[in-house]
Amino acid sequence: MKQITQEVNDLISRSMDSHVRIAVTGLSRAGKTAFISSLVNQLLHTSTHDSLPLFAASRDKRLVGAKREPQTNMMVPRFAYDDAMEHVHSTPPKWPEPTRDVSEIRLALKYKPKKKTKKLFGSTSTLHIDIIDYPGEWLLDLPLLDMDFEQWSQSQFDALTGKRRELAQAWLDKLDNLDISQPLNEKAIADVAQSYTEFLYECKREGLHWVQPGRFVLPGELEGAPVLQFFPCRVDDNVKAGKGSNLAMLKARYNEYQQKVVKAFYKHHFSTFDRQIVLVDCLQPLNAGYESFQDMRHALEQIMHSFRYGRSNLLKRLFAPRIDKILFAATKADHVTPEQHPNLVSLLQQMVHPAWQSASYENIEMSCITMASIQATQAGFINKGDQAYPALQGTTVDEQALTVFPGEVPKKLPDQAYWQEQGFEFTAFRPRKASSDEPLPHIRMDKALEFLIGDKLK
Ligand SMILES: Nc1nc2c(ncn2[C@@H]2O[C@H](COP(=O)(O)OP(=O)(O)OP(=O)(O)O)[C@@H](O)[C@H]2O)c(=O)[nH]1
Ligand SMILES: [Mg+2]
Repeated sequence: MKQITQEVNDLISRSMDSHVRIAVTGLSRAGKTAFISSLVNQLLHTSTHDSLPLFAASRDKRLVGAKREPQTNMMVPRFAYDDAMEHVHSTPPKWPEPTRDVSEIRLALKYKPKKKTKKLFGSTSTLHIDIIDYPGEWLLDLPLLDMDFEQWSQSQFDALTGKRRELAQAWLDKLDNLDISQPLNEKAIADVAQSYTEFLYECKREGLHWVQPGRFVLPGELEGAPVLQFFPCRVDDNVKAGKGSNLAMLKARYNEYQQKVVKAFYKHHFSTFDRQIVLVDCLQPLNAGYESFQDMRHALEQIMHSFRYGRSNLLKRLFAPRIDKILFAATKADHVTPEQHPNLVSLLQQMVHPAWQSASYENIEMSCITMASIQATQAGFINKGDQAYPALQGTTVDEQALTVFPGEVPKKLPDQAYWQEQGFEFTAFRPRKASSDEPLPHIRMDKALEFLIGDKLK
């Protein structure tokens, strides 16, 4: 009898298991792979280590343990956790390789519930966590769904100012030599499309992040496919381009891109996310200069449109969105001394809040933090005379031991004078040597976990 009761309880307790899909995004090099690797690593160590004091379930000793599980979505590549760990634990330690596509990993987290209803059915419950990594650049494409080819082309030409204009020259020259009203010449189109794609890559290399279409620079499995071979054109009423022309093909490819690439991503991936973390590397544009900083703000604003379900009905028409919490995190906080962290968070808030407040984000909770997924430096002080100055100590990616004060992070959005007067310079450090049976050193990963899944572990 006792055994039957136990079995029934186990059955009910399994049916009470919960599930959450956490999406991790950010522009390229924002720190997505490092974040997911650290998140998985921290959770796998919860039963043996106390390194997450700001994560209530861990602090209260309610986490029993975590294990990896096979992912349920078999159409998406697995997140390469073991490869990332191999890099971080190699001698000397290295950062994980850049990634180019969507990937996912699944964990089961066993915990002791606090809620009476859950306790009734057994002493532990399980939260299944899917973590999905996808490029933030893909979110830059949402506005394309509201524009036809002519409107999109115009928007791209309007954006050609400053550095962007200079970088576009080679592509513009090629475009001038193409008669779009002529019968289709696939080779000529492919040639101009390649030049346009190179221009977008060049923008990224120069620290400009707002690039459209986002898939052109992060094609994933679509690399080389004709659906990624189009480009903006000067289309006016005088252009007589009928069926079978170059222009007709460019329009067809643009439409295909809207339907099969952009819409498909929102329908098959985005609509399944429950929680979202957007990682932002605020330090890279501080290093790079004013134009790069403004450009990142613009890209971030565009990214935020994807979470705005109220006013724009576009997403509602596509699917019923379900993200109810978004965390914006300024990554790589170990690149600056700890007393600069409040400034870093205030800078991020200034980039995110105005757009947030002016738009309608229905029932979505939002927060901003600073963090380091894998802490590469140690913070301390250097003494000069009787004064102690904050400093960072670490080993650079070229294996040089270094102690530095990288500079002050501006509290407010900086104007052009900031880069003329002081600027900012951070060094890329390699990860610290860490033992594989210890959790990775981090800054505020526990705060991120509390925001993302704390309420699911009650
Ligand atoms: N110091 C420090 N550097 C970090 C941290 N996280 C990421 N980085 C640096 O940022 C680089 C990019 O990190 P990734 O995690 O690969 O970023 P990503 O967003 O996955 O990049 P892509 O896959 O190329 O889009 C790393 O190679 C490190 O140099 C961190 O917590 N601390
Ligand atoms: Mg990556």
